[in-house]
Parts: sequence; C-alpha cells; structure tokens
Amino acid sequence: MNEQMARKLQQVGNKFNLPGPFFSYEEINVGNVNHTYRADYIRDDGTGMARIKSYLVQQVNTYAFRDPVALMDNIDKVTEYIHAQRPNQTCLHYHHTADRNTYVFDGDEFWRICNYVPSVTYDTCDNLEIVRSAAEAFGDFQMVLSDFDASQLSYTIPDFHNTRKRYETLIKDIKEDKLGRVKNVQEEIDYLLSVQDLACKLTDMEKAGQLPLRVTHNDTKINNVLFEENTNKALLVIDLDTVMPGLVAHDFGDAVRFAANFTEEDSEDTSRTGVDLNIFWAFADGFLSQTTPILTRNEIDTLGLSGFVLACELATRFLDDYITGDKYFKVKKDNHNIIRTKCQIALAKDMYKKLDAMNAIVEGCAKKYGK
Ligand code: GN1
Ligand code: MG
Repeated sequence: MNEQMARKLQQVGNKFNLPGPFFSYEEINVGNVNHTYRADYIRDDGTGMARIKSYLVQQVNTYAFRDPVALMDNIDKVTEYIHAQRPNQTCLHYHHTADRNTYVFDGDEFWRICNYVPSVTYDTCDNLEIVRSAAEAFGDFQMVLSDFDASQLSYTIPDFHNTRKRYETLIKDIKEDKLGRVKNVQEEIDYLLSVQDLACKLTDMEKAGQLPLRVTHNDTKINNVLFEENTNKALLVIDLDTVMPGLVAHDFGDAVRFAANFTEEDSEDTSRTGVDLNIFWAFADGFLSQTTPILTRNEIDTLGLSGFVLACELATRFLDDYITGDKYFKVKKDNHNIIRTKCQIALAKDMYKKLDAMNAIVEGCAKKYGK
C-alpha cells in the first residue's frame, strides 16, 4: 500500500463523512481514463464485531471530462430515474459531502465515491451465456431509459461518437505533427483514411435525420457490466460517465468490438485479432431480445456495420492520442497507443470481411424478436 495514496483516499473519505477508521485500499485496474480505488473501512456490524465496509473511490480525469460537475448531474438524474423504474434492482449510489454535493474538488483533482458492489467483471469472455447476459443488461439499460427526456442531459464529451469529427481532428493533428511521430504510423494512417466514408456512415446517417437520438451508455465494454459471483447473473451496468444522447448502434458496436474480439483490445498478437461470430451472435441475440420492439428498421440495419465503425473510430482516437503525446488514455507501456491502434485496425479489417455474416445474424435475431 502506498502511504501517500492511502492518506489521499482517507482525506477524500473524510470529506464524504465515511464512517469508521480507514483500513486499506486497492487500485482497481479497469478503465483507460479515470483512476479507481476500492477503499476499505472498519465498521462495527451492530453487535460489537468488526467488519470491513468497502467503497469505490474515483478520481475523474478532467482532461477527458472538462465539465465534471455536469457529468455528475447527468449521473444523478439517470441513476435516480433508473432506481425509480427498478426499485428492487442493485443500483449505483453516490455519496454526498456535508454541503450535499456528489463530488469534491481537491485543487485540480475531482473525486467521487459510490457504493462498492461485490461482483466479477470480464475483460475477455468466451462463455456465450455470460455474453448474452451482458447484452441483455445493455439492452435493458437502453429500454429503461427509452422514455427519459434526453434534453435533460449535458454532453459530457461533445462529439464523443461523431466519427467525422474524430477523423477531422486526426487529420489536423497529422498535418501539425508537433512531436514528429507521424512517420512511425503511416501504414495505420493510410488504412484509416482509406475506409473513412464507411467508418463515418453512422454519423452521416444521424446528420441526415435517418436515425433517432436515444439516451445511450456510450461505453459498452462488457467489463462495464457487473456479474454476481458464482451465478454469472448480470447485476448492474456501471460507468455512466458518458451517458448522453446517442445512437443505438454506438452502444451495440462498441460492445461487439470489445466482447466479440478474439483478443483483448490492446493485444500485440494481432494475428489472432478478429470478430468471433459466435460471440457476436450471442450478443446480438441478447441485445435484440430486449430492444427489438423500439428499434426502427434503419437502426436494425446499422447494427451489423456498427462494430466496424466503432473499431475504426477508436483506432482514430488511439492514433491521435499517440500523435499528440499520449495525454488522453492511460498508457501502461511504450507505444501502448500504437499497439491499441493496430489491434483495432486488425479487428476492423476482419469485421469488414465478415460484414455479410454479421448483417445476416442481426436480421435473424430481429426476426426472432418480432421485426
Ligand atoms: C475509455 O476508461 P474506459 O475504459 O471506461 C474511453 C472509451 C473507450 C475505451 C477503450 C470517456 O473507457 O471511449 O472506448 O477507453 N472512455 C472515454 O478502452 O473516453
Ligand atoms: Mg468509461
């Protein structure tokens, strides 16, 4: 345990009036943007016996989230709404400070604390039942918010899934090449530019008014679903930082590019990277089992392509971060953002080859659930 960090977490805990003496902490190594810790406190269990009570303490990355107060306001609204709709479901609960805020600023640092839910998560998963449950959970998330008034939500990251804008930013940063890194990634740039129009299909259709805006999660990696230990029942969808108006295909595509990839999203062995159609099928079946009744024909028609779109979009983001100095995503090794870019490109290439199969699977599932 790092003493300085332990002290920091205690200080934050004090501001939220967490009861009981601080005992220990562990950094939870998920997420590429925020810093997350489980902080353990000692509590009297009511009978005079000590027990450990854990909390999830997070430092929000204010480079990525420029308006963290608006972000917390979105989360409050969405979690309250979900809780009212599903009172018996496990939900996220953010703690309040003495002045009734769900956050504290400590200098430049922005901290928040929520309940810790004992659970397991999966970064990679070849268990079809688990994938299907995760898909149902994300589908259900979409359904439970389908009547939520999206205009109440702020755009926590403007143009988050605006693929055209992502490309424009990349092209501008390639031109400027402030760090002289462009020469190292020419092949990746060439590929991404060569597929630009197809990669921007969702954004273009949205702009043309062909797809409805919904309240979407926008970061649907399956490790954002908590599962009950032992039973593998999906408990809760977490990481609501990017809940904003968006397209259903953003949520579907981001989920399959993560869950249905044969490798992890930053694998260096891209010879194995590609879309596992069995996993894709399980995800499509679970997601459409929940959402088919509300989806339009155009929405269904975009799901097969959405994994390719999201893989390309994320590749442009990783690549741009590399070119501009690795400021956005946490990097854990040298050239981490290049490795991530190559992996997303390898996935996009394989998805492109399997587009007809993915479209057929989506169509089959939509039929099964009534469209
Ligand atoms: C970031 O930090 P995390 O894992 O929740 C990113 C997502 C990317 C993802 C790639 C706010 O999510 O958009 O898809 O990394 N979140 C933000 O792993 O940028
Ligand atoms: Mg996230």
